[in-house]
Amino acid sequence: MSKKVLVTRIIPGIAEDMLKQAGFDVTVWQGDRAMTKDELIEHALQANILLSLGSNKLDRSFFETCKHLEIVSQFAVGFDNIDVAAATDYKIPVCNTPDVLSEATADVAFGLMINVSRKMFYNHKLILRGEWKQFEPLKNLGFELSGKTVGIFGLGRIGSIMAHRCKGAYGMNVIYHNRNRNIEAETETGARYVDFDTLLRESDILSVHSALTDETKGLFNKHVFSKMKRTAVFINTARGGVHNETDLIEALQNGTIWGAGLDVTNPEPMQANNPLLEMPNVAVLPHIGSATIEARTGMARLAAENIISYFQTGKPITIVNPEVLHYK
Ligand code: 8YV
Repeated sequence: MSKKVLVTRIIPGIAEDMLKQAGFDVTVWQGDRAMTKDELIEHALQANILLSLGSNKLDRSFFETCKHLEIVSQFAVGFDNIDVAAATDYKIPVCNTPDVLSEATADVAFGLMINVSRKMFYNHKLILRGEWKQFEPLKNLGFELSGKTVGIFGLGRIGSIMAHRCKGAYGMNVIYHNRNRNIEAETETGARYVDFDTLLRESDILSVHSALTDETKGLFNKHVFSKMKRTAVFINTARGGVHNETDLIEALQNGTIWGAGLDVTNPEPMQANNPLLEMPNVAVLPHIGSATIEARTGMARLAAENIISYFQTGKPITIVNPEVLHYK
């Protein structure tokens, strides 16, 4: 009997094609929204394998009910929607899709940085409102990035590409803070490791590329913003949960920091009346970091490969809880 895979949203068809080719019985949920918890459980109970998205909340109670699942393969690099400890308790491998979306996501961070430094979204809105009347010698001036210091919070795959972009394009000075030093990325990008307070104090642009964990949840709050330069720009393309949005709004309103570029918000989706959307020095995008044909195709391919490789060799390609493989 073929193993049954439930794919929780329509994703690039390559995943379904590869899985079917490898002999799996694939059901793709056809809704144009995330499944509700009840829908997810109802369908997951009929499957052996789950190909999930970041919008599916796979908490302990989900795994208690669906402990029969043989593997969860997520179509995302982030997996903060999954209680990995619970999956591990039930010996369920959890996989993600790193690397394939790193270029695309770093581009969004880089684009937001340029956008905010020149108030591009704001200036665009002025045209839409019919407020472009004449050349303005002194209005809406931004600043230049050459020679500035970019601080990378989380110098992993995406952070390293952002560091490369900043150094290559503008000769920016790169500093970073991680839990552990990343010597390889230091060598490649010339990034200098600093403690968290130095990162806050020295960064002209501070770009977040860390995972959302207990340690990083709400980390960028009032207290942290107050340690940054008044001229600094805060960029977040990782997870909205890493910043406290009320504190960010306040920090921008009272000039504690100068600007912000967000591809992720807290909560998501952001409401259309959020004050951030009207601020000249702020640019917000609706979580499009991985939204390129190349990245989404790569994510679908890797999510399928993880399942196929697991059943063919006993090892997925990119697993986040490899310890479960020892139990098998
Ligand atoms: C996805 C992401 O769009 O991969 C991630 O962690 O944030 C995005 O690439 C989203 O999570 C889809 O599941």
